[in-house]
Amino acid sequence: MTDSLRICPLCEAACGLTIRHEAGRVIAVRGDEADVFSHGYLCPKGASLGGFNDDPDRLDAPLVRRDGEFTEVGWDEAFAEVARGLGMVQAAHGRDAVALYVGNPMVHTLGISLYFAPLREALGTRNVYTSATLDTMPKSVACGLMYGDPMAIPVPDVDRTDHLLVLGANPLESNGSLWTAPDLPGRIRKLRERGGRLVVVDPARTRTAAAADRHVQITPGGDPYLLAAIIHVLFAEDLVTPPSPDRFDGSDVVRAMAARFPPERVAPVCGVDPDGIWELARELGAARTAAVYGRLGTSTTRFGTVTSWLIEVLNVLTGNLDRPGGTMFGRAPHSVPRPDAPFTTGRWRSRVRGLAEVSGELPTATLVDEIATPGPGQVRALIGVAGNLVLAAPNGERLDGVLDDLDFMVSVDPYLNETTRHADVVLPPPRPLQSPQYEVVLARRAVRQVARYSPPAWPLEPGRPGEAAMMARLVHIAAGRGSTPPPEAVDEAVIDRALRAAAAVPGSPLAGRETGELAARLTGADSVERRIDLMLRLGPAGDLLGLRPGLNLALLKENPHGIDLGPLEPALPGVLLTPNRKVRLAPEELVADVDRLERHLDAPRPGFQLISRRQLRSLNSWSHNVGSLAGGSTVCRLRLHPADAATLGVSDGQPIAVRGRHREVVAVAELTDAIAPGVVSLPYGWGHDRPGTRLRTAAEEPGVSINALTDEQEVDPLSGTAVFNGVPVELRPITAT
Ligand SMILES: Nc1nc2c(c(=O)[nH]1)N[C@H]1C(S)=C(S)[C@@H](COP(=O)(O)OP(=O)(O)OC[C@H]3O[C@@H](n4cnc5c(=O)[nH]c(N)nc54)[C@H](O)[C@@H]3O)O[C@H]1N2
Ligand SMILES: Nc1nc2c(c(=O)[nH]1)N[C@H]1C(S)=C(S)[C@@H](COP(=O)(O)OP(=O)(O)OC[C@H]3O[C@@H](n4cnc5c(=O)[nH]c(N)nc54)[C@H](O)[C@@H]3O)O[C@H]1N2
Ligand code: SF4
Ligand SMILES: [Mo]
Repeated sequence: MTDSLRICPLCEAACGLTIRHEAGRVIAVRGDEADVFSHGYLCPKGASLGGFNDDPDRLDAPLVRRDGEFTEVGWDEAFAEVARGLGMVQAAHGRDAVALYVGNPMVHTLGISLYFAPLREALGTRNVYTSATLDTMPKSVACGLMYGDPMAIPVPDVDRTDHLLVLGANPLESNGSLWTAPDLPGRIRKLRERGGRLVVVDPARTRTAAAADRHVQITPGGDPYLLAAIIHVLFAEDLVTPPSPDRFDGSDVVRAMAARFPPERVAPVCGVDPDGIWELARELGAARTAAVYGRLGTSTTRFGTVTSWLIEVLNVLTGNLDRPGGTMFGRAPHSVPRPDAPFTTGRWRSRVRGLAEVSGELPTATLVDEIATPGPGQVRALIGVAGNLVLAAPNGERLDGVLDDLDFMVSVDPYLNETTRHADVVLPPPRPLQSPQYEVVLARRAVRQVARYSPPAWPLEPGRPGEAAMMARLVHIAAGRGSTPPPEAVDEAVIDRALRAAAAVPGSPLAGRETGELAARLTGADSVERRIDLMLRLGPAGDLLGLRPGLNLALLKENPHGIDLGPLEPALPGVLLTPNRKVRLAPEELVADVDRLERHLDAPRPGFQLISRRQLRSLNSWSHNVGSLAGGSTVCRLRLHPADAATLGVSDGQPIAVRGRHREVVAVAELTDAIAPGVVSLPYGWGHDRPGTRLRTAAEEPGVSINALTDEQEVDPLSGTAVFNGVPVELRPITAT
C-alpha cells in the first residue's frame, strides 16, 4: 500500500488529496491535511476520485471504426489512422476544413493545457472552438476590453472581505469557478463568523442562497438591469469612490449609462422591488470592503458580456478593485505569456452566421452550422479533445445528428459517450492518477499564490502514452509531419522558443545567453516536467535558471504539500495592457450593447424560463458513470414551483413535457418552493440513453439533456457565448391515457 499526494483534477478548487493505492487500484482518498492551500478539505466528488480512476468503462486502448464497428487497435496504428484521416481532409479541402473543439477538462489536465496552443498553431485553422463560449467567454471579453488582457480576471478576496455579493453562482455546490479557493464553503463560513455578509442573487434558493444573510430571488435575465440600477443608486446617493482619472477612463460615461436605469424602471424585469434595490446598493456602498462576483447565471445569458462588465464596474466604483478584501488579480507562480497587443475581437468571422472571433476562437454554438452548411470552407473533420459537445452545446441534438456526416472525427477522451460514439478514432488518455498535475491555468485564478506539483501516483503501463505524448503526436500530425516523430520534439521546440524569447529581453539577466546552455540547466523526468521547470524558473518567483534563489520544479518536488507564496497583492497598473495603461470603465463595444439592453426592457416575457443548475455529487456530463456518486438526490429532475405545478395539474415525481424552440422532451417534475414561480430548472449534463455508448452505470438513470431545449441560434453577441439561462419553454402536463 502506498500513499500518494495528488491535486484533485475534477474541479477548479484544486484540492490536495492523499490517495492510498495498491497494485494500480485506489483504496481510499482523503483530504491532505498538510496541503498549504486546501488544508484537508475534499468534497464528495474528490472522495470518489477512485471511482473515476478505476471506472471499468474507461477505455484502455484506442478504438478505430472499421465497417461501422469500433475495433481496439495499437497506438501506432491509431495515430496512423488519424494522420490519414486529417491529412486527407486538409489536402482536399484546406486547413479550415478541420475544426478543433476542446472542452472543460483542458483546464484540469496538464497533458492538454500545455498543448492547446501548439496544436492550434499547427492546425492553422480558423475553426477553433472551446467550452469557453459555453461558459467564461463573457467575462474574458469584458475584462479584455477593460484591462486589455482577457486573462486578467479578478477574483473575490474571500478570506479578507467584509461583504460578498454573489450573482448567478452556487459556490457551496460548485466549489467556485473562475475562482480557485479550495473549501469555499469553509471560507464563506469564516467570512460570516468574522461578521461579514453574504448576499446571493439567484432565481433559485440554492445551498449558497440558503446560507446567505440575504437572498434576492431575481427573475432570470434581470442581473444587468439590477447591476445598472445599483450603480445608479451609488451615484445618486454619493456612495461612489471616485475613480482617479489618472488610472481610470470613462467614469462619466458609466454614470450617464446608469442614469437610464433607475430602480423604479428596472424593478419589474428584475422581479425585485425598488426599495430592495436601494437597500442592496446602500449596503454594498457602506461595506468597509466588498467583492461582487458573478458566474454561470450571469455569463451564459443573452447579455452575458454586459453583465460581466457591470460587475467589474461595480467593484471599481465601490473602491474595491485591486485591494485586499475586494477583488484582486491572481498571480501564477510560473511565467505566463503576455499578449503582445491589447485585446480586440472580430479579427475574423464565422462563415455561416458571421459571428465574431474572440480570443482566436469561434462560438461553439455555431460549430453545428459550420458542419451542416455546404460550401467552400465547410468543416469536414473534427478533433474533439475532452469535450462532450452533444450534451454540452446548445441544441446538442442537432450536433448529434450531423457528426456522422463528417469525413473524419477523432476524439481524445476516456469514454465512449454521447459525442465520441460518432468518432472514427477514439484515443483514451491514461487514468487520472497516472498523469502528472500542475495547475497551469487555475493558478491564475487562485485566492493565494500557491505552487504545487503532483507526479503520477504510479507509472503508466509499458507502451501506453501519457496524454501529453498523445497531444504532442496530434501536433505533429496537424503540422503535416505524420504520426512518427518523437513527441518530445514538440516540448523541446516550445522550450527553445521560450528561452530565445527570454534571452531576447534587453536588460534581463538572461539577455544574450545561449539557449542550449540554458536548456541544459532544466531538470525533470521527461520533457513535460522540463517544460514545467522552465515555466517556474522564468516565473515571478522563479530562480531564473539558477541566477537567483527561487522556485523550480526540484523545489516543488521537495515540498509535495505545496509552497505558499502568500496572499494576493495589488497588481495595478502592471497587469493592464490597455494602450494608455488605464482601466477602461466604458469600452465603446460594451456601452453600445446597452442600447440593446434598454430595448429589451420592453420585450414580451415568456411563459416559463428554463435555467440550468449544477449538482454537488455530479460533474458536468461525465460523472454519472461513477457508481459511488450515482443515485440519491443525484438524478435529473425538472424543478418547478408548487403554484405553477398546481396551475398545470402536475404533481411531484410525475412526467411533464417541456418544449423548447426546437423540440419537446419529457422530464420528471420535482416540486419545490426553492425556485421562483415562472422559472424551471434542469441540471446540466444528463441524457445518457443513446445507443453506441459504453456508460453502463449512467445508462441506468439517463435523465434528459437540457440542451435538447436550448437554442444554438441565441448567443450573447459580444462574446458568442451560448444562452443557457432564461431559455423560453412551454410546459404541458402529460395526462394518462
Ligand atoms: N444547458 C447548459 N449547457 C451547459 C452548461 C450549463 O450550465 N447548462 N454548462 C456549460 C459549461 S460551464 C461547460 S464548462 C461546458 C462543458 O462542456 P464540455 O467540456 O464539452 O463537456 P463536459 O461535460 O465537461 O465533458 C468533458 C469531457 O471530457 C472527458 N474527459 C474527462 N477527463 C478527461 C481527461 O483527462 N482527458 C480527456 N482527453 N478527456 C477527459 C469526459 O469523458 C467528457 O467527455 O458545458 C456547458 N453546457
Ligand atoms: N458539483 C459540481 N461542481 C462543479 C461542476 C459540476 O458539474 N458539479 N461544474 C463545474 C463547472 S464546468 C462550472 S462552469 C462551475 C459553475 O459554477 P457556478 O456558476 O457556481 O454553478 P451553477 O450551478 O451553474 O450556478 C449558476 C447559478 O445561476 C443561477 N441562475 C440561473 N439563471 C440566472 C439568472 O438569470 N440570474 C442569476 N442571478 N442567477 C441565475 C442558477 O440558479 C444557479 O444557481 O461549476 C464547476 N463545479
Ligand atoms: S472541491 Fe473540486 S477539487 Fe476539491 S475535492 Fe471536490 S472535486 Fe476535487
Ligand atoms: Mo464550466
